[in-house]
Amino acid sequence: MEPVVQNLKVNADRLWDSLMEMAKIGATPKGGVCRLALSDEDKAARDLFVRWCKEAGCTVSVDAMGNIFGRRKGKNDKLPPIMSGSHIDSQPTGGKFDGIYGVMAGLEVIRALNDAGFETEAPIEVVCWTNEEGSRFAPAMTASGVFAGEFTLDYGLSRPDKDGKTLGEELRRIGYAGDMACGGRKVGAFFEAHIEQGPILEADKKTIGVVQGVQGIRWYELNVTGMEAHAGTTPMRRRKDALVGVARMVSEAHRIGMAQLPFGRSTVGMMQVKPNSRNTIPGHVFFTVDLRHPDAETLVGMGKAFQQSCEAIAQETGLTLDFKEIWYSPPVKFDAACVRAVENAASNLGMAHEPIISGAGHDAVYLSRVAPTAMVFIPCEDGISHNEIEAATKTDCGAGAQVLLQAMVERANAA
Ligand code: HGY
Ligand code: MN
Ligand code: MN
Repeated sequence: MEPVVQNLKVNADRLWDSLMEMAKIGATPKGGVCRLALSDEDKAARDLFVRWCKEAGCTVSVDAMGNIFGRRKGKNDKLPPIMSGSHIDSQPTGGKFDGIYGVMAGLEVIRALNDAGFETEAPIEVVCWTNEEGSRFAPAMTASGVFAGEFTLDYGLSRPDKDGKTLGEELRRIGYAGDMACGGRKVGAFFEAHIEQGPILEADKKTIGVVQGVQGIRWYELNVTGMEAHAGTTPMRRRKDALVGVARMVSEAHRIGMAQLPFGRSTVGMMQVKPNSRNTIPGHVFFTVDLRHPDAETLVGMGKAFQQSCEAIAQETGLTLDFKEIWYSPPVKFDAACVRAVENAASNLGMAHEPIISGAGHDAVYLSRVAPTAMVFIPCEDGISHNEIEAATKTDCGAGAQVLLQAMVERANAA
């Protein structure tokens, strides 16, 4: 007798154990992980994910961007797969839930279907996308971007890290340069489970965030050049101090973010000062800026205002400015039917839930270009993420995976 959908249950203990097992790979002192994209730690976590997919009876394939797909057959295996997944790579001082929770929740859906001997109409795939964070190789979400046709394969593979190693070289080095084409195949729907990474769900005492969409993101790289000179002999008025100019630009970036409360965001995350010597006036500074807003027009305005400020500061201080926008991810609205599937699942399961816009970028942003897409959020402690102390509870992790299971089976059987 066919088990019915309502009896399908995820196993929160098994999901938690898998998360804690993964957390040992690249573990950092304060309880987080450092698993930079295509590092040895990323490879080790990938190898474990592949092993678990095979143990769950999946066929495993790897594409040219190193995206890994674990596939569970459906009754009608010709139908496009209902996919779920996220990323395994982390920030340098990342947490043990960002990304990996979505990959493990997707795997738990498959494990739960196996437990119940439940065969879905359409096949189910769990996926790990390469280089979501954009920390080692910019931009973020590179491989899901190539899969969705936002970036060419050449662009994706040629992304350099700060030592000049390319994403393609590192894929080959760790043995994940797959021979399957990246993208160009139909996806029935994509669902991504993720921690919220912000404070809203916890503050509102909600278990599930029904994600409506993702805010827009613009990334900039600035090179500011002045004149190296002696710290002791160079009179203050004769200096072309690149770092003094950049200090004003950084406070401008902050002002522009603050001028757009409550949704605007601005962050200067990376900076390299040359020659970085305490008694030489800095002749060159490289730094990055990350601007965000849910409204596309407002985000354009923020970018323009920031560029004008930087040009004026460079002019006033006799510095040379090279200002580049290197990435734009437009605001995204998710597919109404998929969002409803998440909402229905949360309601039917009696879980406290609310609509939410994602402040963070996710692979779902690019998947939404090629497939009906939605996300399931769960709270994280104090809304902290991209920090080793990032934390979520076993109960919430299980709840998010249960909603994911119901929403995916609904779509897989609607097919
Ligand atoms: O930057 C982001 O929003 C994501 O964590 N990559
Ligand atoms: Mn993430
Ligand atoms: Mn992240």
